[in-house]
Amino acid sequence: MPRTSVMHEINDRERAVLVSVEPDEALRPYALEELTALTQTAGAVVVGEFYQKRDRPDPAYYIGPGKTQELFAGVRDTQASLVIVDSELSPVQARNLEEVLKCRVIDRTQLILDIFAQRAHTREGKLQVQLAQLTYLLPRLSSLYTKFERQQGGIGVRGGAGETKLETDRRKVREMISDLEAQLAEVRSTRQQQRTQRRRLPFPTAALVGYTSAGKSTLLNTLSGSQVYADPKLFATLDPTTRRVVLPDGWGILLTDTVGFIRNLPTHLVAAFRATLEETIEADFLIHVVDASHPHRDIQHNAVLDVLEDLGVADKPIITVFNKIDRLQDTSELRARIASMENAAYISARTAEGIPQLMDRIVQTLKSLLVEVHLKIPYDRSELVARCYEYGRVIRADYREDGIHVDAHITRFLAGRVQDFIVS
Ligand SMILES: Nc1nc2c(ncn2[C@@H]2O[C@H](COP(=O)(O)OP(=O)(O)O)[C@@H](O)[C@H]2O)c(=O)[nH]1
Ligand SMILES: [Mg+2]
Repeated sequence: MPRTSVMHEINDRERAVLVSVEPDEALRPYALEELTALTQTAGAVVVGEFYQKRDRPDPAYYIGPGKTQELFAGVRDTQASLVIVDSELSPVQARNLEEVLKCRVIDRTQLILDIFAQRAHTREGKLQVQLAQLTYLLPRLSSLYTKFERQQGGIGVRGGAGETKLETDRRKVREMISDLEAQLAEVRSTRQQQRTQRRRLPFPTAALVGYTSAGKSTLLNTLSGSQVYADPKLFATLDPTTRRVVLPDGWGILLTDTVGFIRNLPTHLVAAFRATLEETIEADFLIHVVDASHPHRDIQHNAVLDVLEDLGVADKPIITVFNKIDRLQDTSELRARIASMENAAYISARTAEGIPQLMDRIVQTLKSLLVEVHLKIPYDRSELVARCYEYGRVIRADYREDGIHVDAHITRFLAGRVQDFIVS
């Protein structure tokens, strides 16, 4: 059966050409910026871009049929092995384009699914993504067959063995879909239980949320510098998108990047998308990055808040960060707005303007989340003292005859682990 269990379609460092047909001139740069950010998130390298201003995509080729040879030359010259189209392709468009371009063509939905597949970690998340992948595949099975048979020489395209096989495979995919749905229902009924077990790190952790291309990954790099966490054992268990950020007061947090919200997310991907936000459920607080230069800034800001509400994480502390201020002519309106907000900052992740103020916000937010404890730890449990140093803020450690007396600020999670030794 073709491509039913594909979780990853995009190879690491694969060379991709991006294609966008955009009727609204004003949104054109944002469309490709977003598609670029998504492509990079999937692990591919953008080697070319192809725009066409058109009211609506061509039904047969997506771009104008006269333009396909130009695009073919672009793909050939850049030695790309992949073309990514910035909207959902019909099976016919996908097949025709692959034929002309002589390379793999995937659409925005497949790209998003590929990213989700890479980022879903829990069983529920993985099932959710597989379900979305199969649902996407089902109506496209027939065109895969037509393509296959054409490659075979086009004999017996209609009827015959191919058709029967197609029916069998459609049935198989439908069976897989209902099987996945049953598994999902089962996983959901035990989710609450899993959630409490999921958290692995006693560290203070924060998650970056916000629209794709708002600048989350850039900010993660700016904040973490080249910091690699010192404990290799622990580091190995961390997701590659999680980094250690050292704060100006000398303490640290773990910061996790998320896939980010996506403009015009196809509705059938919403459930799979939510599965990639699992990190936000674990985090102690959130950093919400907003592209302050985007014409749809406020719509995006509110859309993210709505989803956070649905995820049940809106009650966590949120630092709202307005990014890309280097692109703004005038920041006075933005500054006035931020002054009226509870916990917000404005920065340029690119030029690092505003980063010190953001760091201060992080320190303040973190302080509000830590609890002060006085511990008396027996000598045979002295590894807990090390935990306090590693994952909390030790004010004083006193090695007395009756045990190790520790005054520290630690996360509630760590406090739970050492609760037998809390004196006050
Ligand atoms: N001008 C400007 N561009 C930025 C800034 N931060 C990020 N970018 C650019 O915006 C695009 C998307 O950034 P990225 O960090 O990948 O966004 P993410 O999708 O939220 O992770 C990239 O081209 C970045 O270089 C900024 O502060 N100023
Ligand atoms: Mg990113």
